[in-house]
Amino acid sequence: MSTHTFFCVDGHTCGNPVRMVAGGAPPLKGANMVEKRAHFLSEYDWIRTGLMFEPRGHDVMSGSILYPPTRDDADIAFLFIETSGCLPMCGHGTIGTVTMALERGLVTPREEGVLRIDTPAGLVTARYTRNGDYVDNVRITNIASYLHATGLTAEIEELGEVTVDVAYGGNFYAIVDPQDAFRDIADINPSDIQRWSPKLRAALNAKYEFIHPENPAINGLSHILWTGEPTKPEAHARNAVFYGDKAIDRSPCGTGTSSRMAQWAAQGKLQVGDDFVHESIIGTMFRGRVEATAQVGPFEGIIPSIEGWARMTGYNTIFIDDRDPLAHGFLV
Ligand code: PYC
Repeated sequence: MSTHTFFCVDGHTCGNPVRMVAGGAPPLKGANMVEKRAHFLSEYDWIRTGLMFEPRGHDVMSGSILYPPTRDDADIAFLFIETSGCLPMCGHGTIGTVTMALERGLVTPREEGVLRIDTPAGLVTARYTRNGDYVDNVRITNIASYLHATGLTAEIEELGEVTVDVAYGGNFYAIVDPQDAFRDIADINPSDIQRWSPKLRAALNAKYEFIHPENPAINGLSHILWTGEPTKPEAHARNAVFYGDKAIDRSPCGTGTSSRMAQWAAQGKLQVGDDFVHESIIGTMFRGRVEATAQVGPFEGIIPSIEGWARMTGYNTIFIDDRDPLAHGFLV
């Protein structure tokens, strides 16, 4: 019996929480972050559930663990921990972790202004601007993103038949554009999204397969992106991203924005060099840009970048006490 202590820095990126574990996590086995993620999931998933779920976390909690990089071209590695599992990539989590790790002096980039991050989805480059000790903005150049499938259908209670496109931007997203069953997120309630999304996700996963063409360890549809017209004059679109059991991203969602840009690029609505400003359900914004085209297996995709900001809210030393019947967290 013992008490495990985790030294965390808490913050948020455009409203969505980021709990960065800076100390207390175990060393992981593996030659790369894909293998280390697998080792973590097989032996240490209790750390994720303990830090993300109630009573130490909540339905929307999200975070990262800092590790030494496994590749020579990276400055640091991030393992993403979420209520939904260990995502291959998390955009808001990267922006928040970069901001807090730099502000607390937990990482020294080789080149000032650029941090290269080893993630399970691949190398992600973050360019940041500093204001004294603070980091103002972070633009991440994400992994190659692409439109995986169009016009997939699923039948769900209340809505009937729903048609979606599925795109990959670090996770697989079902994108629900306006249609008979659904018009705009402005017309529905968060509880509708929480009720419909798990059913839609289960129905799509039961009917179709979603496997990354170059990395089969990345598979399964995990996120549902409900679309809407923007309310901010500078935004091009609005979204509500559902993940895990109940979470709706408060930020515009980095991997969701990458997926949406990949969908729009495939539809001819975005070209290389174009900006795409995405608004969240709380009105915060990510500024996306199509940086380049990219081939992902048989798919023509894009390299997206996303700019956002994050703020630290405090230090949090968290205990997971083996005697606690709720040591590993719970879901209601
Ligand atoms: O920003 O990529 C993201 C993200 C994934 C899940 C929640 N946020």
